[in-house]
Amino acid sequence: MGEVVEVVAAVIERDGRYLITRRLQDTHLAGLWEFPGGKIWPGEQPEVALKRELSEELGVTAEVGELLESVDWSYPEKTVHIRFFRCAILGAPQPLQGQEMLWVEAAELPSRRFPEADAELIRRLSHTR
Ligand code: DGT
Repeated sequence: MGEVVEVVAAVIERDGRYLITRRLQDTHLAGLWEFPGGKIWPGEQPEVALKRELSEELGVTAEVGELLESVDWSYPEKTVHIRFFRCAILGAPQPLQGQEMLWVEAAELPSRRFPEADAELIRRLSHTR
């Protein structure tokens, strides 16, 4: 089974749209859309990690809200434990790492390609309204 990678990701909703970003080339699952976030550093609290990632990737200050979903997913090369938190952000996000960024309506989420680990969350969000 190998290492378990602890990951946090942010569900950011504004005016009925969700903020998604696209994974960069030369990364695991390159080209797929995702909820912004990343790996938790050793010893770091999940909420702190998520605020750090959103600052690094999007240049925003975030307020971390409720835990929406916690998923374990195994790939051939690793297992990830992903926690998705609802987040509110201050200011206008900027894709600081050259990643594509989009605000999409809930109904449009299922037509974007996301990692399989996100499938259940996508299903829930797209049926919310
Ligand atoms: P690397 O290249 O090994 O440093 O990996 P990174 O930095 O590209 O991966 P990172 O830090 O984004 O870790 C997130 C992991 O969780 C990655 O294996 C992809 C997976 N994942 C699945 N769904 C999501 C999602 O919605 N958001 C994020 N951020 N990661 C997701």
